[in-house]
Amino acid sequence: MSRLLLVSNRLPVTVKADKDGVSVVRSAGGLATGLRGPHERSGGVWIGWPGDVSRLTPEQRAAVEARLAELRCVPLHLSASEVSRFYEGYSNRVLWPLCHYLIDRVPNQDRDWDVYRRVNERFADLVVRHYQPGDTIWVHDYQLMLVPAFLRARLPQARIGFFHHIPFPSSEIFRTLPHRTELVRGLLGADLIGFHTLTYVRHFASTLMRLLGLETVVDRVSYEGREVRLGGFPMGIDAQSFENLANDPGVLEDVRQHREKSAGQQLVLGVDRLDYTKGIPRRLLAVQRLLEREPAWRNRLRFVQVAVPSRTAVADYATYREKVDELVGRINGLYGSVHNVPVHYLYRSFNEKQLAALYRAADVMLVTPIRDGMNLVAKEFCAARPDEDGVLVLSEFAGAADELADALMVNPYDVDGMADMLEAALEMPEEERRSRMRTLRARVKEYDVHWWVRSFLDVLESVPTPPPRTQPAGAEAALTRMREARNLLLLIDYDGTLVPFAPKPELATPDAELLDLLRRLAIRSGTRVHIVSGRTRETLEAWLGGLPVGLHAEHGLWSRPAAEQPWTVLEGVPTDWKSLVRPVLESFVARVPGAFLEEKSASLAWHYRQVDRVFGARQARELRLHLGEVFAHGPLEVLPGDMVVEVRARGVNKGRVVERVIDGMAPGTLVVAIGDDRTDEDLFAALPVGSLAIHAGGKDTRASYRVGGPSEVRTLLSALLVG
Ligand code: ADQ
Repeated sequence: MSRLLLVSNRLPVTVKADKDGVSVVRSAGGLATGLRGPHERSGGVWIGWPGDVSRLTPEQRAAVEARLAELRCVPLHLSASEVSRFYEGYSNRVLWPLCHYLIDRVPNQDRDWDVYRRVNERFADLVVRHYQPGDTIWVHDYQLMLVPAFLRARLPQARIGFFHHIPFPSSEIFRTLPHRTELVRGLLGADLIGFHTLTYVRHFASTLMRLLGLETVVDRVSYEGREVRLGGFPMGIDAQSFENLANDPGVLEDVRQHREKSAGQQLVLGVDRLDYTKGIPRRLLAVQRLLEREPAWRNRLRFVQVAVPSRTAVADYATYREKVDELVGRINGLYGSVHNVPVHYLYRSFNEKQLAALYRAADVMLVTPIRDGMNLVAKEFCAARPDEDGVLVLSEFAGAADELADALMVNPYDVDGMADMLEAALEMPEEERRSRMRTLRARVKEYDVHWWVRSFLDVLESVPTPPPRTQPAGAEAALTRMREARNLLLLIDYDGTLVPFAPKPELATPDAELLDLLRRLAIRSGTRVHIVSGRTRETLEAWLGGLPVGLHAEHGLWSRPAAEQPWTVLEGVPTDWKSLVRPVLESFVARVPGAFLEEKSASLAWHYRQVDRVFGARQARELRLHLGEVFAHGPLEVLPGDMVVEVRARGVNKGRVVERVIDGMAPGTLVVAIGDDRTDEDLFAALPVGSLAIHAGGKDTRASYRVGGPSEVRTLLSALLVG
């Protein structure tokens, strides 16, 4: 096992200070329990915020640091302003409601983004300081979505995993975030991105497609020359320890007392953090609805709602608390009597033993969040029922619903429906209760938190580490070699390499700066320049014909080796297939709004740059399949390009240009090819040994050098002209 570096917003400890000194105790939460074993066994560290220690004396702080070091925890201290802007601000006021589909709660302006970004960078800095080659890094949750990319930039070889603990919403929701692209690129720094359910994986994959045009194939997506995996890993709990607690004699005594207090009544339970995603008001309304509809239940039902205070510094939580208080008061006012109140509301934290006793004593457990990444309370309830009794009522919008099919499912937005289901739960025959609980328990016990940790780390550790890039910086190293060469032969692609893509091909005209750059390069001593493009010779002639450079059109079908020379065509290229292919492409133009057909002398191209991304990609796939089937054995090739599907005669490709231009080349000439898409790979493949291939962009490539895109290509070429 490699050393594990765990990174989460909070360290899995609680620091307490009183007059007797300070204590640092391990938290009991699911994540802390599940990761404790691997953390200790691997000899790694856990990096995170230990909570506010600003009020401690220097001696107390030193004691805390020493104790944290013993626990292999590395603290990252946050200032009061960082807590308020990174944690409460961007994380909890923006990302939290947004990922739970509550866009109305997101502030009109996100003023805290910069601090979120900065704190993520600080986390990454600290990880880099502790990283040793061979380590596995595992980053947790929505507070740290940018950390994987910051790490990837600094540690290209590292193995990095990320787990998203809350829902990943539909791309339609995620796209409303102003900083959506940065966040998604932040996650893509990881090798493996894990979610609780396959639904969240699907939402993330469609977000990648919509925002970045990246296609996920099965569970993988290619990004910046690496493969990023996506996976569903439903988190479990420490089921054994909950079961042990539920059998503890002290706990059993508490269970007996709870039952005694509910004698003649059924005990209904709710346990949550007091968070507006947990659906407490609607749950209370469902209880009220049942009491209103069925007076017979009024004295026979005791609803205990435990709510642990949470995020009390965020204003929305205070308002929510008031709403819950008010509802509880109203229901008790309406349906209570001198002897009995229906709702017992406890606004405080309970320890695990107290929780286990409540779980085991309950007849019905209501877990009805309006949206929840997973929800571990539902699983804790099942684990705490070795007596195989009790009914779980579960929201279909909790991630846990995907696994716990034997619960009674409810739509938490349907208050009447929930009241019906609560009644069904209260009246369920014992045999059915037991049969459902047995199935639920089997699932919760088998897929526990240890299974979750193992399955995530197994996949992460099976990901091959990225091959070392020849030159991660690219441009500098390429420039050095080019400057050292006595003679240079430059073969440069046009679209996507010298100019950025335009919405329509005819709009990508060369600007004055580019024309000047190419002219100066062409007259640089010992330098020859050729433009190798997929465009027609008419276009190249019109745009670049006046320059003293070689022009090669339609992927090398046509060539004009130097200014003033005639265009010549590659011999023996058939064109009689076009009348068969044209109608197929025309039918795809007709049915795909925004697509259009481009005709060149030896090829036909179907462009979909202006088409809705998801629809366009799907249609392009269908077109390729169709063409492949119909024309499989003909003299044709189908080439997927950047938002274009091109059909052309076999054997015509940019590589054919190389043989023409190197003829008669002066000894000691360095051939340099620069390009950005699949068609340029043919050019790279045909270069003589010792040449220099530069990929402009983030795709998979055989080139050994890489630069960012057209503006970096221009910077590189301009640098050749100075010094
Ligand atoms: P949470 O929103 O905190 O977690 P949940 O998974 O239900 O939601 O609970 C976490 C823990 O808090 C449980 O272990 C539970 O026992 C404890 N807890 C809840 N109410 C309590 C109370 N009143 N007193 C004491 N303890 C209480 C986020 C996501 C979830 C996801 C987890 C893990 O929102 O969807 O399941 O992370 O990934």
